[in-house]
Amino acid sequence: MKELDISRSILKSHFNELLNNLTTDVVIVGAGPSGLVAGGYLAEKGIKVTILEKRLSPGGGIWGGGMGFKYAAVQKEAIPVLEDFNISYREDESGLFMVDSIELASGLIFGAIQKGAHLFNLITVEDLILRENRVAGVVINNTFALMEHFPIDPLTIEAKYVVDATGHEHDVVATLSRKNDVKLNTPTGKPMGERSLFAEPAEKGVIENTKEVYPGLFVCGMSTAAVFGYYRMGPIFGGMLLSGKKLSEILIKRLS
Ligand code: 48H
Repeated sequence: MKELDISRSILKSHFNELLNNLTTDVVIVGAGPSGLVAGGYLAEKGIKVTILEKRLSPGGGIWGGGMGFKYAAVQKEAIPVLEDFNISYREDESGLFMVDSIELASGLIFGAIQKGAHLFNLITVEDLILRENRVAGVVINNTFALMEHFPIDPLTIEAKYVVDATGHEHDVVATLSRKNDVKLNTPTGKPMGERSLFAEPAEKGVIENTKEVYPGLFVCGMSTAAVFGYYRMGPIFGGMLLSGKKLSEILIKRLS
């Protein structure tokens, strides 16, 4: 066993996969529940999917359940998604279904990769490529470089479609709107801001508003609430799972 071989093999494997993803069908920004579900279902259909996560650990807001207590609630309608990703659940007397958030996070990460999605961590999307009034890709940088504010120029990935699955931050849509004179597909033409907690309409709103917000750019998961001015819902995750699934169905149609 040679140390040099270990290093060479890691670098070769990483850069082969990254080079292969410089042009892709769909870039999903953010590996929380909605992005991972969307990525898994798209990849399963043979669509080339690249998921970019700025943190070391994908999984977004799943890990902490509610207030750090490790169970997440899921409603009945989202059970098929749990089953597609082989995640176990238990019915509670409240009628909700309870999922171990650690199993949910790790199951969605493992499932998305096993279904064929390419998931890269420690990559932050800091900007977009715009061509003829359409989003045509993303501008990426090393998360550590950005944390330290090093003046390092970014690289780019070209994609047929980009998805903002960045959660509360709605980072991609916010950047698009801040840096460009564009009108989004929202009632005000701008991101409208998330509202206070009201679980039931929030869950419905997230699914309803999973859509194209600007040509080539879609939103799913919690970022739809922030972009379309909907309520937050707390630690119930069915809406996130179903939003990711809906997004995959829309893009499967577009790409076929
Ligand atoms: C790369 C980025 C960037 C960037 C952010 O927050 P998430 O878990 O997102 P969702 O929408 O799939 O799920 C939301 C859910 O976790 C939640 O917060 C709920 C249900 N809240 C309800 C409530 O009331 O509070 O994951 C988003 C991911 C994270 O891992 C970020 O690190 C990542 O996106 N991310 N990755 N480039 N610019 N911005």
